[in-house]
Amino acid sequence: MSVSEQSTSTTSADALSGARSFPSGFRWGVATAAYQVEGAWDEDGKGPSIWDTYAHTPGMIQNGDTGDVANDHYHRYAEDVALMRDLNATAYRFSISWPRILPEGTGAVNENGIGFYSRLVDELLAAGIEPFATLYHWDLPQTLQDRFGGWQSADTAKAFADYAGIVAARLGDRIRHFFTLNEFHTFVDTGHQGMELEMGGGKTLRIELAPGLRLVQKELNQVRHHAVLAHGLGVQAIRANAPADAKIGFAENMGCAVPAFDTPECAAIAERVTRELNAPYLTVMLEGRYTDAYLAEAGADAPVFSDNELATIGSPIDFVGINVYRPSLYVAPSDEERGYREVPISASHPKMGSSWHIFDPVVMYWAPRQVQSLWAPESIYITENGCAAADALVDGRVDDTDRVMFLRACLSELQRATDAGAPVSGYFQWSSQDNFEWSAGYGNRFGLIHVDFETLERTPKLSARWFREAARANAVI
Ligand code: PNW
Repeated sequence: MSVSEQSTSTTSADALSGARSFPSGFRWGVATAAYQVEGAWDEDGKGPSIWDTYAHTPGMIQNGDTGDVANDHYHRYAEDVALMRDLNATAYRFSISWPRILPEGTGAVNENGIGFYSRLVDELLAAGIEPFATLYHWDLPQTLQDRFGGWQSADTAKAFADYAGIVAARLGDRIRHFFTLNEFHTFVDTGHQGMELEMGGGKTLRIELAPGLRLVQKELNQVRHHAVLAHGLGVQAIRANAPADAKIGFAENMGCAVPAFDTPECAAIAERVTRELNAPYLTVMLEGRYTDAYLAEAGADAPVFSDNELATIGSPIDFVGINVYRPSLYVAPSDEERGYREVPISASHPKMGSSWHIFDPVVMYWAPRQVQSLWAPESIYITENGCAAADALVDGRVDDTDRVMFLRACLSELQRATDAGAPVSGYFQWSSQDNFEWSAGYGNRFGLIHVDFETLERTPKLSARWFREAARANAVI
């Protein structure tokens, strides 16, 4: 055969046939959070949050960075919505800053705060992008920390419900999807005790976040309980104040035990381990009870709770949102008494750009499959997935080949999960733009769009182009 007789294209047959497609109507979204992008930390009547306090405390954030200006999204939201439209994004998951709406945490509403989110929502709808609002992405009003120890008190859960009801009443005419709280596990455990993550080769990494407390286990378990109680009370408040067709859920960084092998035996073990890993958060919110093993292990440190509170925590929701970044651990069958062992992550296991990011795309298959199998929700959203990379802007371009690899690998696994019947309704990439990455400051870039934090100029990366084409095709490309 001569060269000219060969196929002129090497595009894979799968890509051409649509074999790697997502279900029709699948949402392609990007995500951010208020403190990480808005800036304007004390403008237009906003009250301080625990993140303002924490970031203003010397030594807490790398390089002394703060979210005071961040991406200046508060003023540049129209430009940012236009950039999202260029990504072919059909949904935007943003968070609402509680102290922008209620500067004191409770009481008087700051109309300027409502006004900002109202303008943002209108801009999104005009661009054909559906707003998905998170009500709590870690920026607790400082007044609530001062008044009653923040999440150490059930009063904060009640205050959250009042705030959620106000937002639902004021913006629920145009926001049809609400997330109550973001990443219970992360903000509770890292903020109130510090969290140790397995990093391979027997090493662990300690992470701390605002408010930077070091509570003992009994106190921590009570904070965990107040956080899920806030979710339950929030669900009820949103239902009572938003139009009846509003959809409500949460966004949790679920721990995922990944089966070392895809055999029925190993998959069943992993599912059991995942249910227990998430006992204080996902599991109690979806089952309305703490697992026996969680209560037995906690013993005298178990949280104090009532049956009524459990019923509230288990209030019916419309979708389960999961943030999926890394496997928590691997499990394999063994002849130990419990029938399995935890497989330690190897020292040379691949990692992505941020300190904690163990790389294994297969978690994007198992996480939704386990949620489907354990709790059979009507709908699942991947509310976050993405990676940091050592991006460099050279001649006006950022060629983030590692992020493209990461996204392609993760979405391939997600597509495999939807093919297998997992009811995943959409995917939100973290993040549309580089932004304030908590304790790592501006040093960890997670965006599809590069931000120069001196000039605030935005430049789409190679991965932005990838996302745009994948969203257009509704398929892995
Ligand atoms: C999430 N981990 O945090 C948060 O929801 C975002 O605000 C954040 O910017 C993003 O992921 C990237 O970090 C995480 O240790 C923090 O596995 C820690 C972990 C995962 C997510």
